[in-house]
Amino acid sequence: MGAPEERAAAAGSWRPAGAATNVLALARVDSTNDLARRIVASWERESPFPGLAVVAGEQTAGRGRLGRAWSSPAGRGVYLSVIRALPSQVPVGLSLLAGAAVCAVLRERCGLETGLEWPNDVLVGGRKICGVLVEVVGAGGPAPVAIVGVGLNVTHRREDLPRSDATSVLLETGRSIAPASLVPELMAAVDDELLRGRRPGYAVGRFAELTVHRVGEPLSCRDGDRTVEGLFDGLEASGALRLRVAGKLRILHAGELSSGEEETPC
Ligand code: BT5
Repeated sequence: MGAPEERAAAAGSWRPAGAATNVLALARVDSTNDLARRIVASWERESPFPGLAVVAGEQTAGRGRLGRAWSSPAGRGVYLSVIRALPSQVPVGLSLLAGAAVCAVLRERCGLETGLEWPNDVLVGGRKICGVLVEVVGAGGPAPVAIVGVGLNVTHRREDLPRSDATSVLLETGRSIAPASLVPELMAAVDDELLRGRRPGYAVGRFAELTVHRVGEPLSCRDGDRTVEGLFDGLEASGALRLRVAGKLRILHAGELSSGEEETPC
């Protein structure tokens, strides 16, 4: 590792100070979402789930969606899972709410203009700075619990990132911020958004404010072997993606978006 201030930012930086609820801070873990799942699985459901977050300085098996890996080098990122009891009617768009929370913190703390790309990416200048992985345990039952996983690139240098279209707070601002110093604000922002997200229509409205795509923009959405190309038309009330394909509306529940500009729009 390079400069002394980089070493200082990395050393012990997994310990957040002043977080509002219980925080389990570990130097290293397989995946904060997996540990959160193990904790939730061992919970006696007679009592309400206590507010808890898991944060680690490094993940050895950080996860994205669909079994993809999340690169989680030691001391460089925020690897955080906020575990929260949900109302039995699970709010719509939890990933959008978590992404909006990250956008708010990056704007207020780092002065970064960020945007959301459906369904779960936070981008700066078209590059991915953060991914969120929200998992709900006990959906459909009386006491569902959300595990809100946030992977935020903070002091990553170019060589620490797995893709050329990824970025970090350091690369965007030139500032080396200790990742753990962002954790209390991230937790508070996640709680704010989860609370507001109980209002019908809130998450979809928030997404409309923060989306990096404009209505009518050509996009393609790949879900496994299937790719749908069309014009972006915002989101359904359920949080699903709307694409206009040959004048007809297609509703997509999952997938990866990419710009469809080089394709002939359908
Ligand atoms: C995500 O998945 O973007 C969700 C990532 C969530 C990570 C957090 S860290 C705390 C918590 N514990 C976990 O184990 N996970 C959560 P997805 O949309 O599937 O994106 C994964 C893809 O992003 C990969 O296939 C890579 O191409 C790319 N990628 C991997 N690591 C990255 C990074 N650090 N920065 C930017 N892109 C990355």
